[in-house]
Amino acid sequence: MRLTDRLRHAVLRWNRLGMALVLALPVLVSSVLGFLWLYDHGWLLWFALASVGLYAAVRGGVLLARWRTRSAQTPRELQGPKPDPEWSAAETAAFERARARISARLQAPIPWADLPGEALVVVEGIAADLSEGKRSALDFTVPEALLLIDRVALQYRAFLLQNVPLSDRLSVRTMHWAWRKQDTALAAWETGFLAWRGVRLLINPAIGLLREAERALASGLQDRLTERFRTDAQAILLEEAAQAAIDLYSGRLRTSDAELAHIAATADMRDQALAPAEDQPLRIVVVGQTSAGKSTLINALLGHEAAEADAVPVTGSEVAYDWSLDGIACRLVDTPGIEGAAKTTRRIAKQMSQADLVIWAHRATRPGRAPDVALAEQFAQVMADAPQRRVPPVLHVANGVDQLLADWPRPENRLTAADHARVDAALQSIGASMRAPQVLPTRAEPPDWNIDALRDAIAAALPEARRCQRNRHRIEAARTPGVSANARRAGRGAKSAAKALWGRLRR
Ligand SMILES: Nc1nc2c(ncn2[C@@H]2O[C@H](COP(=O)(O)OP(=O)(O)OP(=O)(O)O)[C@@H](O)[C@H]2O)c(=O)[nH]1
Ligand SMILES: [Mg+2]
Repeated sequence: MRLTDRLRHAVLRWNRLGMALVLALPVLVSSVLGFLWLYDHGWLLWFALASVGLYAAVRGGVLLARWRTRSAQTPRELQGPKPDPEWSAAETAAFERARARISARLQAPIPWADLPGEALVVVEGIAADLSEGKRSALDFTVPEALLLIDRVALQYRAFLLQNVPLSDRLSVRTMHWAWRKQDTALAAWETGFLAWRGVRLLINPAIGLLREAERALASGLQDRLTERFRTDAQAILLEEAAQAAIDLYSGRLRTSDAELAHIAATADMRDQALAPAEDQPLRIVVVGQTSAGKSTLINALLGHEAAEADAVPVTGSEVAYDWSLDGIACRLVDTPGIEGAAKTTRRIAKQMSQADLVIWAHRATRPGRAPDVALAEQFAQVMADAPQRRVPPVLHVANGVDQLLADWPRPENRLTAADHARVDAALQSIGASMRAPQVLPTRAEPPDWNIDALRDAIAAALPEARRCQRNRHRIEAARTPGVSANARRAGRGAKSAAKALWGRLRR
């Protein structure tokens, strides 16, 4: 550089410095004068103390606000999958435990590369939880594993589309590039953002300055928000894995819905049991002591005399009657009365475990409930042995209330206050021994009484009965195919191989 250029630069620099000094001089002079004035009046110490106090108060306020945002348990921004209403109580509890484990693990975001490992830990937890430690995470077949991956991917896709802006526009190529070149991508983004801030300042300095100040204030919070979003997104992916794992271990993933529909279309007798559960009538099993009025109750519900009823014990084996309630196909199953024999109790408990809804008839005039209590215990045992099963709803009925009251029938089928007191005592006694919150009084013998209320109670319980049926069908369908089914599968394989070979030979 030539000497004249250097001189010109120096002069220009000194020129600018001089201009700045000229601008700053009045401020400097007035603040020095201000200090002198304060000193003269003896206020300088107070001024210094007040300044320090003000600084401490502002700094303390900022620190307190930061500490609050850090320590406050901010609620989840994004909602993850909910427990499936079709799950049994044990499955729902396993899901909640998995969710608690996930949220304990994700106090802060983890590297994305660690997520598959974390998902395996979640699946392992569910496997151990649902099988009481008997199964491990990888204890399933290849088609099941493929369905698991398919499920998680599909659910997560829905989540991305809903919550991540532009996720439907970004191509995998772009994402892959950005992922591999994280440093370059980040630098490009930061440079672009910086340039934009500069342009904004130039175009509209007032707004630009305001935005800058806003950014400086909120940057701490913003970092936390993005952090929150990332932990939420990671937690949701792990929760999706937990949900799919529960379906996997309960056997629901053994057959996909498409496969179920396909199987239903084929004529195979065994596979037809896997047809969509909605097509099957709901199984309503009526149980109770001998002569409680089970068969008479079924006749009252049907509206005609189909089941044989008598004062002497009649129903010797299970009989099913087709029935329709509000257009929903049902099957009312009459059962032999329990009288205390262990064999009958076991038989009826098994029937109840295969029911979608149970109607438990009690004779209102009969105080002895030992056979009912024994059946309830047996039933609880059968259901506890299959923790993945949903327990079918049970409606308790106090039948024959007319016999508790003198001069039956009442005008317009209305009970007096004295009648109510007698009936309530019987209902409470049944409710207490059966631990049932509600017992419905009826007279099944024609002219019947309160059967409409029973019909309403059944209708209200049908949605739960349907869930129960789906659960039962899924679990039945999920049982490992027996030797004969596998032999059939092998036969089908051999047949198609022979066909292919024959086709080649002919060519
Ligand atoms: N008064 C009165 N009699 C009833 C009522 N319900 C049933 N009965 C009579 O009680 C007797 C027994 O009724 P069933 O319906 O056969 O009883 P069940 O529970 O099916 O008996 P089993 O099949 O033998 O276990 C029959 O004579 C019925 O007519 C009722 O609400 N009031
Ligand atoms: Mg009967």
